[in-house]
Amino acid sequence: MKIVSVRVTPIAISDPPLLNASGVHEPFALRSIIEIEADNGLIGLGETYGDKPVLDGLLQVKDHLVGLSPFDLNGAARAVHAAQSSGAAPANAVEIDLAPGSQLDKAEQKLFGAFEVALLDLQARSLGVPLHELLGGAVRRQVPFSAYLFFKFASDVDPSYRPDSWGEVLTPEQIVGQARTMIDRYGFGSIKLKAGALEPDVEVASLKALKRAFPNHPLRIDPNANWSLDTSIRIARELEGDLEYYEDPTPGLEGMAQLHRATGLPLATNMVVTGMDEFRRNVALNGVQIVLSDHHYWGGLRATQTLAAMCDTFGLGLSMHSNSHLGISLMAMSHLAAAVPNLTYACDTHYPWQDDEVLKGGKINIEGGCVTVTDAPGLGVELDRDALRALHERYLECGITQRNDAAQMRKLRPEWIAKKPRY
Ligand code: GKR
Ligand code: MG
Repeated sequence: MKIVSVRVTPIAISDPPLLNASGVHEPFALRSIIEIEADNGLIGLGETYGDKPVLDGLLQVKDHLVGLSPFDLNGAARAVHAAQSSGAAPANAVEIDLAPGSQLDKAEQKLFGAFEVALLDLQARSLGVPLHELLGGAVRRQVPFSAYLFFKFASDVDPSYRPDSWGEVLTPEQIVGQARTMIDRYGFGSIKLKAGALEPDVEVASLKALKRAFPNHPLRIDPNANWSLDTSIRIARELEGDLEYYEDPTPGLEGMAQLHRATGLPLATNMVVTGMDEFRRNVALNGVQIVLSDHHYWGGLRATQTLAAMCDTFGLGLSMHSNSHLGISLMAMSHLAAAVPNLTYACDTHYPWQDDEVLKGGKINIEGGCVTVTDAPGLGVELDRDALRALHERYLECGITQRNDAAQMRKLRPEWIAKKPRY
């Protein structure tokens, strides 16, 4: 079997004005949809970031995969590496923090990871097995996700933005309302609060209100390194006993290690352990105790399984990070999580915030807080070409080529200045 063509289609998906440490989400989030077609007519699917540096890299690499066997993952890795080292793929081009946890220096891992998912999907389809089987077999069929709560504005300045049904969420009462809707709708059994956006005392009061409203739901808070070490220690004392884990409150691995020494709280990250060099330093420092994996920047599904094995070896917990995404990413995350025994925390997902979809049959079901992986071949999903075309046209029209939460915030609050840590 040989690869005969590779298509990369950038799309723009509607996204509500969600607040975070870097600003606010723009009305559209960008994704790239990847299709790898083999000479037997089968197509493998992938989904990744759609920002210009990554998209440019994907477009530079894609034709170099033609002629390879879909099973030749080393060949694909060489093609990505060659494009990167020739300077052809400028995927590391952006230097400032435009969005929390964007891992700007992970170009090669992002590019390879994006193609690897589509190659693994194609392999599994050609064997007639589900992707989780190719990854070692499912240890769970129902993959739990957490309710990912955000403070948010009611609407956006851009006329193109359709106001969403979630409304304004800037107070503890409103965040409890958001949690209730999300849990009623999807049955989530744990809750993550995106913080670092409002005054810390409002965010602490919100977490406490969530604890009162959902006493049996494990709770996490994630300020994306927007709190100083002193603020993080003060808040750790206020939240003691309320948290399942404390995610990236303060900047840097050293800062997190000091925080852990001072409080003893379990710390989690998708910001300071994002590659194996940082993993090694973390083991030496005992900075964080739980690593949030993400196949989109860890270099694909198999590299994330290596991370899982490393976490197991060094006694670290494993959870899963998310950015705004659609169903191909959700299914890749779910098949991976199904096949990783030590992924024992509910995974993050932005999926409930996205109304759009590129899949036949529309949105993927989340029931009882879980996505179910079946025995359908590969990822178990098919592209809806009309939906893909419409979202690609929106990409061409919307004018966004690079996520920039800070610039979006300044459109809404001209006096707002980027600063980290802010509190
Ligand atoms: O979408 O605003 C967001 C998140 O803050 C995202 O950028 C983070 O990467 O969800 C992520 C996280 O857990 O840090
Ligand atoms: Mg995080």
